[in-house]
Amino acid sequence: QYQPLTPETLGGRLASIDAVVERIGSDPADWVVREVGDGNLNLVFIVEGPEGTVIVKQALPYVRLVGDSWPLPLYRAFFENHALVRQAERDPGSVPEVHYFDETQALIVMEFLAPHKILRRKLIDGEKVEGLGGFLGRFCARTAFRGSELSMKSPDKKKDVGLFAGNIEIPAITEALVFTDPYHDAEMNHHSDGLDPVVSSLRSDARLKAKVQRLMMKFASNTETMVHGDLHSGSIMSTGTQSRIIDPEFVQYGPMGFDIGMLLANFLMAYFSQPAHREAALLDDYQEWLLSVIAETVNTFEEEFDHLWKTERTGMLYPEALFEGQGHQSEEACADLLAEIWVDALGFCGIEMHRRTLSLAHNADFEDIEDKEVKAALEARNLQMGADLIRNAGTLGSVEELLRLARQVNKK
Ligand code: SR1
Ligand code: MG
Repeated sequence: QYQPLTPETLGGRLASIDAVVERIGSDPADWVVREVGDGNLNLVFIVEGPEGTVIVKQALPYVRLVGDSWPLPLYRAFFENHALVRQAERDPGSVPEVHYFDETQALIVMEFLAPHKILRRKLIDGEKVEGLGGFLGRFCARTAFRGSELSMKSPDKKKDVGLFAGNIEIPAITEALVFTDPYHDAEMNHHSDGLDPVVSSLRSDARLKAKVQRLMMKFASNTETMVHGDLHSGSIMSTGTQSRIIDPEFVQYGPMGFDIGMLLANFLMAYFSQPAHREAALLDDYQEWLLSVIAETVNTFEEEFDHLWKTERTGMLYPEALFEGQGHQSEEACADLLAEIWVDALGFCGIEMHRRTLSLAHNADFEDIEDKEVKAALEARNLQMGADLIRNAGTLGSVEELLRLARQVNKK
């Protein structure tokens, strides 16, 4: 029977698991256990033994951020485990290794990443990470391509879509908190004083809301690839030179532009919140570095996707046999698909920027700003940029145009 762990019970409960004792040592009396979960949903323990350290992540049967008034199925750990396995296959080395999974206890024992820090925290602290955009662009391209019928056999893909369709309540959170709540006066919403005029201009824009609904339709019903589903800067851990993606419990089959759009949003939110975190002398340099990560992510995504298109098209889509002697046509088809992904990504990006300032789950980039007036002013830029992206996704043809818009909004 499921029992949530505590630092006191964890030793006794995990002492008989070979995958744990062979990594950290066999006597729980020698283990040091700390609960370090600061996310919205789960328990997370660092378990340090004489021979090593592991992470133990356990789902709670409710939303931790809200409490037991909002029940949430434990089965999300099952999907997270399956997601980690697929991501490790599709982009080796990009995610922590899973040592052990217990479905009944909704518990995953995995690799302890050290000296990695949550990327959101590093960005707030003004730290740079070498190779970050390249890593993220490759991860998004490889998982998007290799989780689709461009690469997978159709029966395998269908089976997998069927499996992940069992993850019902988790996408429902995104459908409500991300795609719906920011655009009306929903119960769990909250926003900074002073934002009312911007918020009511967003909510009175029916065309914008219709665009958001169209993107929610894609999110809910377009199963073109397996997406991480919650790829924000709190789902990335980095050192100065190396990064990993964590926490894919929001996994589902969805549109190819979703993960990359979420990522762009989180770098843009880091960018717009920087004036509150950096002294003037360092501000420009750091903000420009954030924009360079966006550019590198997008450029690498497109290069890698194009490379996989040319070298790994083993699924039923765009087979070589159809394009014999017409290689350039197939390359145009890839460029067309990338253009579609880009437009979707910009829309998803704008929506994520809105929900982190208006809906239930905000982010530390803005929440850590003590001066409420400064916070609201920077959040207003973030809302403005989000709205520009949703309204004009189809006309921003390149990442350079996106960055130009960000610089403009940042000056307002
Ligand atoms: C109730 S869960 C709130 C948010 O936390 C997760 O990390 C997702 O981003 C979700 O939207
Ligand atoms: Mg998470």
